[in-house]
Amino acid sequence: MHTLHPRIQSLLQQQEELYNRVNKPDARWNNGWFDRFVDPVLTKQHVPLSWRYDFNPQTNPLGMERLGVGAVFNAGAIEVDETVYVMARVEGNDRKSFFALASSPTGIDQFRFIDGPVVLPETDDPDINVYDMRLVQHQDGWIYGLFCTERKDPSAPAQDTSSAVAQCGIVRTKDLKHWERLPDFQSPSPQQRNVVLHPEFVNGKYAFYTRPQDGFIDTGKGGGIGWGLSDSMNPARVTHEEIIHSRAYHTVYEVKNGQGPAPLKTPNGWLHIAHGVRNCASGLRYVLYLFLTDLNNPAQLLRVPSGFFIAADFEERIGDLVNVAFCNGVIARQDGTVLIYYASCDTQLHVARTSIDQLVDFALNTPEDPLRTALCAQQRHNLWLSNQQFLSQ
Ligand code: M1P
Repeated sequence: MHTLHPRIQSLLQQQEELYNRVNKPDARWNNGWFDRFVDPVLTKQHVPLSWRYDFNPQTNPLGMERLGVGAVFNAGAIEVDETVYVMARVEGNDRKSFFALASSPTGIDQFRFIDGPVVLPETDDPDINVYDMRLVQHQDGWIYGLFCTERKDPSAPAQDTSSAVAQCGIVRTKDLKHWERLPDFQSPSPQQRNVVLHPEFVNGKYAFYTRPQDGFIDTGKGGGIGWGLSDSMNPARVTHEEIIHSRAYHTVYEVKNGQGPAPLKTPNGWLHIAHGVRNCASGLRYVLYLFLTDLNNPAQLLRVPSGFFIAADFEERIGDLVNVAFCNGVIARQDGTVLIYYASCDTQLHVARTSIDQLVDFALNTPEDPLRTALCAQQRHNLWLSNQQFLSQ
């Protein structure tokens, strides 16, 4: 029987305290849209030591970390038997991301990773990097995981060691343990990230939100949140994409946007959480915004409330990069509570607690962006004017 190195023993103890920490709403935040919480729900400190350290004193006499982890973020989410599961993107010090499943009884705290990291089956064209899995319980009975698979661009000149091609990889499972790899998603677009499966059949077909782009980073002439139908998941093939929500000048989704998790079904329509990106002096700024689409035709846009719903704030603003909020996981619970899993700055994972009522109220009653400063000022002026009767009481 080996004994653990004292450093590792003490780290294990600290980690146990982290796992049992109670998370509380952040009192600094109070706009009525959602609760923010004091602690992130998953960080690199949550990653089991047995995934990072060699516990064998023969091969690690100094008790040093071997395979470090830099970040835990962008997680898909699903609720099974009242337990919340998140499929997190874990990024090693080697820059490669991999997926890892964590669960929590509350959805707010006490997240622990389950078993070892997920080792996904590959296709004939191995993934160089994978990230941002969206978990969807589909009407057909399978749980699907759609994620970005990235490979070096074969057409890039020899001196270019960075250009990549992003496409959508697909796995499915019934138990969150055994993952079957399906062929990668096929579409007319040279680059696809943020591909999301709609949870229900539409006209008897599988329906996808897409994000066609010309380049890996640059949207080019592409961009916007697209929509397409496929007869099958094996293979999933969309031959026609229509854009259901475009990027637009001087909005929070000016440079690019992308569907977050699969939309939530509400009495007023499909409620979408998406990310919007604009450029500024410190680089790309990612925020989360909402929109509603028609219940019978999820590709039909109903309403886009103006501005963002969640942006990185307080300590969330700085991480591996700055000013990034990204979401690919949400859970709507039986009692109407909604847990939005958003990551800050590609570094750590947080939860925002809200409800279907709050989200729908925001989507229906927040004015739309009139796209011109004078009209925006008028919108606010009208609000001020109509409030005078209450102020004078
Ligand atoms: O770094 C911010 C995000 O950038 C990408 O999102 P998009 O494809 O919309 O630009 C993704 O790589 C995402 O993982 C990352 O959080």
